[in-house]
Amino acid sequence: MSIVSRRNLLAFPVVASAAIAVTQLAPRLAERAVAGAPAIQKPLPPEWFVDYGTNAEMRWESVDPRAELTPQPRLFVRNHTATPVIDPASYRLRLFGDGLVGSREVRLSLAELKAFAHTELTSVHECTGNGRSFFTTQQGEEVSGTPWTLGAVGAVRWTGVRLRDVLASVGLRPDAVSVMATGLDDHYVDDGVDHGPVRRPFPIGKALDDALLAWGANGEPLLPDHGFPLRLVLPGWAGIGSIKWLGSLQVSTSELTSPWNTIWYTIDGKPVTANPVRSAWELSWDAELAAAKKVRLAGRSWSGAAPIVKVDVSTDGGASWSRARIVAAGRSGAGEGRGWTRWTYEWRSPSVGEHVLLARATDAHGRTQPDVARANPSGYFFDAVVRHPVRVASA
Ligand SMILES: Nc1nc2c(c(=O)[nH]1)N[C@H]1C(S)=C(S)[C@@H](COP(=O)(O)O)O[C@H]1N2
Ligand SMILES: [Mo]
Repeated sequence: MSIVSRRNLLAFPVVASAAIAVTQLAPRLAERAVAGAPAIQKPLPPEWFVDYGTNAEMRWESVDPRAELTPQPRLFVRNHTATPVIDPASYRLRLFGDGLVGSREVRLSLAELKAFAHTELTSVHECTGNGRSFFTTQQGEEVSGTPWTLGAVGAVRWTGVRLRDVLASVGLRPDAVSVMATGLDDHYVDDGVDHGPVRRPFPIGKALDDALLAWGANGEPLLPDHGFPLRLVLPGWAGIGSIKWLGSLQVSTSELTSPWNTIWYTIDGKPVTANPVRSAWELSWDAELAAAKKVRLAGRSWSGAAPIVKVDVSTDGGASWSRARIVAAGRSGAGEGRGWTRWTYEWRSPSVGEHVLLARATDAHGRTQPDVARANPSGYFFDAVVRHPVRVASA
């Protein structure tokens, strides 16, 4: 591997006027309604996805109730620009910065990365804005961004190497505090403002804890849309931290910033980190269910911080509550990390007509889904209990 002791300057200008642009982005993308291509390469069958142009969300009714993990072909996509084509043979991950011993610069091929000890790690991979549309439909609040329902999420078992192992091998200074991950996709340009490549810094503590450099998902190579040939995974943290098509990691002894942690993906000015607690039913919106003595319902709950310890459900709009039966405790067999918690509920003799289903999960840190999510203009971290309408029809 080549080691150069020179610090490189960023190759793009820092733009100060980014704040104005962001609110206009998502509505415009949503209106464009391009059918996947060219921003997304994989097929987006309408029975699996809602297609927002550069983004696409998974339909919960299409989830295989027996499958713990979300296959890549069914995983949501969130692209700021478009999926790039990257040649794995010439690909190099560049590490640099004054947080590395001697301010060295290193370029690692995939083969060199794969020489480190491999790790398998499951995480619930989720967009910060998942559930955003409910700020409007359930709380009457105006928010900007892709109007996701609850499908900007999936459980994935990643294969890769620990970032801490790579940093230790390259030489990490003890006073390093911050790591900036930068993608190889096109610069993000909005309203004529070039914000540079998608990039977001994260604390060295996360890098030394469970951050993964992943080339595989669920035992297969990453699909182009999900970061081929290499992506960062910050388990349990807001999806924006898991930079796809990872081009470089800058390790610094001072706090790094980018618009993705100062302007976007912040709440009350603070960068978002661990995901909140959320739940979803494996049902379409306005699902029609056949009346029966026992109607078997299923759903999943997850938290970015801790295992789910209980899930309470209501089939009468929140008037009464029962405990759901947890069928899988959120581990995915082999490997480390944490998936989601699957649960079922037997709904006894529901009456024919309209009903509202609710699910409220609690994690081991004592975080429970609230009735109302905290308002914020970008509609991040909607964690309130979702009111899910269904109709029971006579069998
Ligand atoms: N390089 C790059 N990385 C990125 C993004 C992006 O647009 N470019 N989007 C981020 C966001 S906001 C999310 S939610 C996740 C989505 O990952 P996925 O498309 O593989 O599901 O990737 C993150 N990493
Ligand atoms: Mo996201």
